[in-house]
Amino acid sequence: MKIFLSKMRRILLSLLLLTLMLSASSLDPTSCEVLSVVESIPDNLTFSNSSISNPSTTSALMQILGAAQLNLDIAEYYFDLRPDPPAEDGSDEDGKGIWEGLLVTGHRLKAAGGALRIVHNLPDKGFPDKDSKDLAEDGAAQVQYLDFKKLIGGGIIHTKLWIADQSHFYLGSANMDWQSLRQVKELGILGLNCPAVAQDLQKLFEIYWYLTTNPVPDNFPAVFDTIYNSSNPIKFQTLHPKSEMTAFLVSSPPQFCTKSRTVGIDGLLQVLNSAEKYIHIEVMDYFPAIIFKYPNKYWPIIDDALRRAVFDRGVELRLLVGLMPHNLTRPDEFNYLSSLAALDGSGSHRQVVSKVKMFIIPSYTPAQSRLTYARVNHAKFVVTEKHTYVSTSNWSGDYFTSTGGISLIMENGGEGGCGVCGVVHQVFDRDWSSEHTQPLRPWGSGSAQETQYPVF
Ligand SMILES: *C1O[C@@H](CO)[C@@H](O)[C@H](O)[C@H]1NC(C)=O
Ligand SMILES: *[C@@H]1O[C@H](CO)[C@@H](O)[C@H](O)[C@H]1NC(C)=O
Ligand SMILES: *[C@@H]1O[C@H](CO)[C@@H](O)[C@H](O)[C@H]1NC(C)=O
Ligand SMILES: *[C@@H]1O[C@H](CO)[C@@H](O)[C@H](O)[C@H]1NC(C)=O
Ligand SMILES: *[C@@H]1O[C@H](CO)[C@@H](O)[C@H](O)[C@H]1NC(C)=O
Repeated sequence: MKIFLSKMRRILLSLLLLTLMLSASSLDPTSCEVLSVVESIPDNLTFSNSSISNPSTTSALMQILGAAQLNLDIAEYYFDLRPDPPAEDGSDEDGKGIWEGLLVTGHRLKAAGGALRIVHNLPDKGFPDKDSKDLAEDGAAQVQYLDFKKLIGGGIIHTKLWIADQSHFYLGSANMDWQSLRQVKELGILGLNCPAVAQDLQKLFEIYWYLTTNPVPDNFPAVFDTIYNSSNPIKFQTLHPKSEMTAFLVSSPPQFCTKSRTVGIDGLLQVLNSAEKYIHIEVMDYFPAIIFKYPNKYWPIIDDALRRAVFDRGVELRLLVGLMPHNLTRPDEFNYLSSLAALDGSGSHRQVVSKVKMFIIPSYTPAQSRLTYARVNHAKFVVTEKHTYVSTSNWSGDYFTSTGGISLIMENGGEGGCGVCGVVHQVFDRDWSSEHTQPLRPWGSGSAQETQYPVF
């Protein structure tokens, strides 16, 4: 452990130096030095026909830890970075390293007159808060909880967001879970010296923080509102890669949105409805229903948009869902997916393509095959010929009506536009054509199915 910590400190130190060099350039609120795709690729998973290699989620979070000088704000569903008992194969090393980094950074920020602030869901047995509580008890962090039952009658915060000094951020699919760093496939966006996006993200964090001690107001305080939305997107430049960007942030549930903020589902619908050539999607689960409330309710908002795109406009649809090894996802999901796939060759454009495939991550070691809620594609994004949408939400109605989530919607742009969008497109192509996809077929209920539906 000692050896490991000192290695981690060396990494932190070198990242700190890198960051000091970066922050030597002045912070223009319309600028963004680095905007990049970061991924968690589960241990031993390789892509035989791809040379894409994005930085890891762990390295992204480490860079933010190193970069933070006064403030680090984190919004998460739960914390589970240091499993007890530890991972059999040592793959909890990254999670432990991030926790250690949070401890060191939290104390450093406090000494500098700033703070590490953490918002997460009210904990329960399956979704604990031991890591954040230990940080708070050590004096390294301020931790507050969102009680969705009290706020809006039910739901959870499902956001995965880090922001430092209104400049650096991570937004994506990776939970604060050791498995999300090494055993689950995740995709997110890292911004460094990127106030253009981070300042607007900060407003969304402040709303969460406010709601930990206040009920949802009729009107939020004006400081939480934004000037950026789907009709007035943020325009900025990135240096790495060099590009001209147009982007905006959307938030769910609607109750958490200020006057000018575009609501999460509206942002997604804009992406789907404006596509004319193709819609390529990776999402873990797909249900045209509200599934965490009983009785379940039909909720065809996204499904309708996809069917219209395929049927009316001849848009090519490719949907890649993530299936867990023990297929804990409800087997009726297959019905909805096969119904979408059945559109293939239909509509006014008979040659249209509507294809659904499953991405299945093998276990390569006995220890991996014993993991329960891991070895799954948990990435959530959409690429069309016009937009790139990177999100934290699964696709059932719940995620848009009663779940806290944030998505970044970027216009692909022409030449010199949105370099990071091109990378997300490449990730989709890599995954869709990889040896880890399988044709859609029904799956069994799996052993834990009857007792619980985990939500990541
Ligand atoms: C999202 O991913 C995991 C899903 O969260 C699944 O186990 C879970 O059921 C799924 N949630 C859904 C559909 O809400
Ligand atoms: C799997 O990956 C781990 C961690 O990178 C490595 O130590 C191990 O040798 C790999 N095992 C196999 C079977 O490839
Ligand atoms: C978008 O933001 C602008 C302010 O920049 C505001 O005037 C407008 O009403 C907003 N649009 C929507 C749809 O909320
Ligand atoms: C990889 O590419 C080769 C050559 O194009 C092809 O024959 C093979 O089927 C591909 N493998 C996978 C898994 O896509
Ligand atoms: C689903 O789980 C069952 C039981 O564990 C297993 O037999 C089956 O192969 C799994 N299906 C898929 C598609 O992985």
